[in-house]
Amino acid sequence: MNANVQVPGEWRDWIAHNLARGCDLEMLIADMVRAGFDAHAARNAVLGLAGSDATAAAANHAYLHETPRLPAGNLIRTPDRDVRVALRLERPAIAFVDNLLDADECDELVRLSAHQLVRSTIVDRSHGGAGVSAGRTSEGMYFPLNADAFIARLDRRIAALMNAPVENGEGLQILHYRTGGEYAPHYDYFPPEDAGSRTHLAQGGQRVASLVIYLNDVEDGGATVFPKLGLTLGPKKGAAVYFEYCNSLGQVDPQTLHGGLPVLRGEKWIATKWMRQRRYEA
Ligand code: PD2
Ligand code: ZN
Repeated sequence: MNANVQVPGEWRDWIAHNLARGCDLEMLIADMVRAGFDAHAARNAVLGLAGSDATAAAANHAYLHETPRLPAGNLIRTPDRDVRVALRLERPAIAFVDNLLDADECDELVRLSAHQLVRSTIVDRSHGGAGVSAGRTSEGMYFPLNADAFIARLDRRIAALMNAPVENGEGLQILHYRTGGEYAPHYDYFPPEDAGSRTHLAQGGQRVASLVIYLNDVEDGGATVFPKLGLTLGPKKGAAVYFEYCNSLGQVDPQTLHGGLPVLRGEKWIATKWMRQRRYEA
C-alpha cells in the first residue's frame, strides 16, 4: 500500500521537520511505531521523505528491525498441523517451535537421506565456490523442492510457518553430525560485501530466514548457539529454531551469528530450510 495514504499530512510534516533537524531515521520510525503506526508504513514514509540517498545509506547502517515475518500468536496454523511457539525473541526475530514434525516424519527423513550423504561445505568468500572446512564437520544432502509427496507436504508446512511462498525456499537440507561434529559460528546470509556472494545472490536474491529442525534427541551437546545474543537452544526431536536476518531494505543482521555446538555424545540429525527474497530455482 502507498505509505502516503496511511500516513496523514501532519505526520509527514513532522517527519520532514525532524529530517531537517538531522534526526536519526531509525529513531523517527521507532517514534511513529510507538505512536501506533504500522512499522512498514512508518518506514516507507520516513525513507520516502528522506529520499533515495537515505535508502542507500540504510544499507550501510544499523539493521532496521521490522515486524517479524513469523506469524504472531501461540499457535501458527499450517495446512496440516498447528505448531506451538515455545519461545520468541523479537530483535532479532528468533523462535523455538515445538512439534513441527512428528517422530515418524523425523525418522523418515533420516531413513531417506542416510545413504546419500556427502561431506558438507562452506561458501568461499572470494570466489563463491564450495570448499570443505574444519569448522563444518557434518555430512549432508538436499531434497529438491517438492521432491515427492512426503517432501512436498513438509515444504508446504515449513513455508506456512515461515510465512513465505514455497517457491522462495531452497530444497530441504539434511545434515548429520557424528560425535565431535560441529558447525562453527557463521551467518546464513551471503555477506553483501563479499565477491563470492554475487553468484549466490543472482539466483533468488538474499536468504532472509532460516529454520533448523531437529530430527533426533541428542544425548549431549549439539545445541544451536547465538553467541552475540547469549542464547543457546537445545536439540529436541521434531522441534525447530527459526530466525530471520534480512529486512525489506535488503539489510542483513550481524546479530544472527549462530553455530551448531559440538556433539558431545551420540549423533545429531537436522533438517534446514533457507528462504530467499524471491523465487529460488536450484
Ligand atoms: O546444526 C545446527 O544446529 C546448525 C546451526 C547453525 C546448522 C546451521 N546453522 C546451518 O545449517 O546453517
Ligand atoms: Zn547456519
